[in-house]
Formats: sequence, C-alpha cells, structure tokens
Amino acid sequence: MKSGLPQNDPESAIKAWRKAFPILFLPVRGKRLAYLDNGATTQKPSTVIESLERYYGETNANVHRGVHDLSERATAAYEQARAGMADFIGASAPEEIIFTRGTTEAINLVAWSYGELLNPGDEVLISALEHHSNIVPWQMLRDRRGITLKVVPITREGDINPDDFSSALSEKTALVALAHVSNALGTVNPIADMIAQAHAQGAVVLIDGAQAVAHMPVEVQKLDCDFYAFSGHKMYGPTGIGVLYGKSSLLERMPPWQGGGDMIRTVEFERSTYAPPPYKFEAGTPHIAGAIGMGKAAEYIRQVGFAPIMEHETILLDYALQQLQSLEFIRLIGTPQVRSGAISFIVTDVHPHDVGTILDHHGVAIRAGHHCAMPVMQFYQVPATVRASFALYNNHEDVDQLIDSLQQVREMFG
Ligand code: 7TS
Repeated sequence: MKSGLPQNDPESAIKAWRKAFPILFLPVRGKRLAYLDNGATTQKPSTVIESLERYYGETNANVHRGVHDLSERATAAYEQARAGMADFIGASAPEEIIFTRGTTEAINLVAWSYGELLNPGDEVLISALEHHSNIVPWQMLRDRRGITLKVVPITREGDINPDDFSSALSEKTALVALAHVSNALGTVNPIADMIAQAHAQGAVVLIDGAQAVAHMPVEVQKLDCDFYAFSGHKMYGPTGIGVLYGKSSLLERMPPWQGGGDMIRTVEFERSTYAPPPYKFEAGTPHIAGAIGMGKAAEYIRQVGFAPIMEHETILLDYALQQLQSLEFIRLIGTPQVRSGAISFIVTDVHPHDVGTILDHHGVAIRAGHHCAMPVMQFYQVPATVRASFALYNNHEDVDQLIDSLQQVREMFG
C-alpha cells in the first residue's frame, strides 16, 4: 500500500483529488457545494464519467453472444471489469464476482439462492444496526422457508455487543449477515473476529460492505467471509451496478434465483441446465456500462491509495466530531469505538428534516431521515437523525460550512 498523505503539503493533495470531481465545483442554490451525503451516494470522478461515454460511443454491443467485433470488445471490457473487481477485493478468481444491481440485489440473491439450501429451524443471525436491505430479505426468507431470524442487540454507543454476538451463535446458526460499516452510525464492526466466531459454529457469513469499500481496503480471502456485497455508486462508480462476492465452493452449490438468457447451458421445455457461476446468477443483459464504470472507479481508488484516503478521512472525521461536540445544541447519535464515514446527530428541538432543508439553502447536502435503518432509530428513540457522511474529496471547508449552517439553524429556531 502507498504511504499516507504527503506530509509537506496535504492540502494540495486533497485539492488535486477534488479536481477530479466536476460536480463539486457547481454551485447549489447559488452557494458553494459542501457535499456530505456520501453514504447515500458518492460523486463520480471524470475517469468514471468518461468511461461511460466512451463505452456507449465506441464499444456498445451486447455481451457473451455476438461474433462481431463490437460484441467481442464489449465482452472483453465487461469481463475485464469483473477481473478488476476481483482484484480490488482480493477474491481468488473473477468467477467469484457476480455483477448485481447493487448491495440490495446482492443480499437478495443470497437470501433467495443460498436461502433455498436452508431448512426450517436453521437460524439466520443479523444485528440491530443493519440497513433494511440486510433485514427485509431475511424476513422474507423466514416467511418462505421457516428459518428463525435472530437479532444481536447494540450497545448505547452503537457497537454490536460482543458478548451477545458470541452467545447468539450456536450450531443452529446457518448464516450470519452483518454490515461491515453501519450507514446510520458509522460503526466499523470487528468483522474478522466475528467471521471467525461464526465459522467456528459452522455458519456461513455474508458481509454487507456498502459503506466500507470506498473507505478501507477489503481483502475477502484474508477476512475469509463467504459472501461480500457492495454497490458501485457508493465507491465513486455508477448507480445500478454492484457486486456479490461469493466463495466458488458455495456458488457452485447454490441454485440460480432468476431465469433467462445468459444463465443457461441448455434449454428444453422439460428442463434446462445452467451455466457455471458467475453466469448462473446473471440472467439477462447486464449493466455492461455500469460494470465498466465500476471497474474504473476501483482503479481510481487504487490510484489514490487507501493509506492517504484513510489518513485524510480520519483527520476530517475527528475534526467534524470535535466541532459538532463543541456545539451545545447538538446531540450525537452513536459514539462507536471505531468509526468510518458517517456521523449522525440531532439538533435539539429541531426536526432533522427542517435541519436538512435549511442546510440545503446553505449549499450543505446531508441526509435527514431514518437512513433505511428504522430499528436503529427505534433503539435511540428518535424519528430520524441528521447524517453527515464523508468521501475522500471532502475538506475542512465542508465541515466549517456545515458547522456555520448549523449555527444558523440554531439562530432561526431560537
Ligand atoms: N447496506 C448498507 C450498509 C447501506 O448503507 C446501503 C445503502 C445498502 C445496503 C443498500 O445499498 P444499495 O446501493 O443497494 O441501495 N445506504 C444508503 C444510505 O445510507 N443512504 O442512502 C442509501
């Protein structure tokens, strides 16, 4: 890994990063944009935007079927993107990368396909800080196949309680599905240890990496997770594309979950046979341009390097936390032991949606709401929070703009 930020001039390094993102320089409501809604989706660097334009302008054709030059080139670019994603997360082979619409579809794929291998009485274990997309598919599986869904509670601070996690595991646990990083609280879960504990009980483990892959290096083989799900659009890539990583040995055993073109070997009216993974799980024409753009986004992240990204984001997160804590009208929601990417908070006596609207008028884009983590809101007994979430292009000015605007909110509401 490259070393961190250049010590002599970190500011110019960040300025150079920002330059790659054209949208950051467009005013919003006549104000400088402070984009702090990266947990929802990140902005895209020019290399990603150009890769989409180039694909549609120069290479567009369907993949895996044409004998003509364009189709061969489109197929090669799509498969190269798959290999790039395998490399990005340290998978052992491109065949372990399934392109999906995003994290949500990746988790649903596991619930619908691996879920078919589970039996009534088998337990699926999740935590109380999961995004809805790592809750609802398991409820649907419970209703379909009679599995038991268990939820490990979180502490006041917003960490998964380690003792509760250990004691929830048993030989009945068939599958553990956990966020790597919580989108609502920013909690970084100690997943390596949790994966090892789950494996000791014979469970397979799915990690929801939606909020992790843009912020820290992920090595699926080192982690030894069985599945890892993430979205292109939260790592500087296009929307509508994501990845499910799965260990080959599991993907081989899993039934397909959608039928159609591209996922078959032979089709007769009596029965069909299926293509090997990953194609077995990619029915229909995929989001070819999206996969190529996601591959470019991974290249972009690698080129910047995780060491400087992490150093910068840690400094910025600490600064934002310290600034927010200095405001007596701010209450932080969640103070996890290890945090990445996001800070949730409440402005005393002001509804988060009102805060969001006022911040918007100051050019500050944050998310106000339940963040698709309603159980987290219920746990803290709040209807919603304000969430500032960070990316590599955010800087101290963005945080200052947020803090100034929050002061305006306070003044307006007295
Ligand atoms: N898992 C986590 C932890 C997430 O943060 C999200 C999206 C998803 C899954 C679903 O990802 P998708 O790309 O399939 O939609 N989180 C958010 C958010 O925090 N604000 O908007 C979307």
